[in-house]
Amino acid sequence: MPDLILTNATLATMQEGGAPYGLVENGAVALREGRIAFAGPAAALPAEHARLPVQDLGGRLLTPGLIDCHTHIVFGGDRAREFEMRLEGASYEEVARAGGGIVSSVRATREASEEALVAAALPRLDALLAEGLTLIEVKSGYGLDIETELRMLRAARQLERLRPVRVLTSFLGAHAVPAEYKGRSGAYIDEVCLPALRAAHAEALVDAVDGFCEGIAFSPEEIGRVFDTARALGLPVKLHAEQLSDLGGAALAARHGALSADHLEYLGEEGIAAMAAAGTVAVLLPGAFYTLRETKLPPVAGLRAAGVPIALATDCNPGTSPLTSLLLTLNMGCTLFRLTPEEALAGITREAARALGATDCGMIAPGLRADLVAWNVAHPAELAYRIGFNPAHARWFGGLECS
Ligand code: DI6
Ligand code: FE
Repeated sequence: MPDLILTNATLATMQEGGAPYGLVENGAVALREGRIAFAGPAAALPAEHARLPVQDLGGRLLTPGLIDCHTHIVFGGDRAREFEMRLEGASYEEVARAGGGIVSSVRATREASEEALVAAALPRLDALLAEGLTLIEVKSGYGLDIETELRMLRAARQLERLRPVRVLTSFLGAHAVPAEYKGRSGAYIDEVCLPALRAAHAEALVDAVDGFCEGIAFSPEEIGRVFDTARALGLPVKLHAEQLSDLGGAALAARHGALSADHLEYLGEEGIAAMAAAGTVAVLLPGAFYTLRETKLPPVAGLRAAGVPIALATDCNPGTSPLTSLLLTLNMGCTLFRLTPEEALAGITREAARALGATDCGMIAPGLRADLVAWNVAHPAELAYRIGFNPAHARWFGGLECS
């Protein structure tokens, strides 16, 4: 990829400790060998970069590439009928207990080939890419048998061969109890989930291990066993916790040194303290909150006060968040959860990187990957403020400009 200088830009570096958004007016960024070699005021550009070709950004805003740190973007079928049922008055839990919900996506995913899963995921991924995505986390969890869990993860890995994007996978075998194990969740963990995890790890398909700790899914004890296996394999863990009730999932995750605990509407003081002590990131998912018409807000003020880092993600999934827009997620994070636009933007850049354990991206800073987005806006708050509008102008992935 060509080395180059981006000039005449306002940089939202998202570096902490300085100006809001790490803002630099009249900024320049030097891109060398796919990395950021310099980022700062154009006037301070070191002479060693002065002979590189220059691309004038016309005063546009430049941010880090966007990161979606929680998605279920690979799945078969859709759940529009369930959407109708919910509009007729059924709750998410009622739909799940009636054999709908996650289990119906499992049926469709088991029937889909790897190619079909990839083909279904690509338009969703493309929507995210058009808004400046450069790194996405993708979970399994709609297979719930060994073969289909592996197939989902292979499909997720395919995505980064087909598009200029980085994919980090999470094994989510403990997402739901499949029909054939109804009432025998412990046996499912032993006979399917843990063997599938070992097989997927042996095929290098797993970057992290996730679970769903909830009354309609798995108990803290069952999740603990999945986490013990993950840690034995050297894999980081994360957890869907406190989405519908408080089972102490976030504290359990924190005890296992989790990268993140996600959802958290029902998180209490103890969970917050445990996350703060462990450095576990709170991943908030306003798309699911919105779709479920949840009224209990995640404890944003408590998280802030305790210094827990907050990330935002789409939770793109067929049931509770059929959302493929990080910009709308940004807006929802502010409007529904009362995050500041600066917190929200950090949530889909710097803190999303932290939630994935990705130390080479998420900010505009020397040494990091040259994953960048130029926007047709003057100030970063505009990204969160507008609804249903995509001002992305250009995207660089590892120093390469991609449409
Ligand atoms: N929580 C969610 O919101 C999604 N998974 C989870 O553990 C929902 C998944 C689905 O309904 O298909
Ligand atoms: Fe999720």
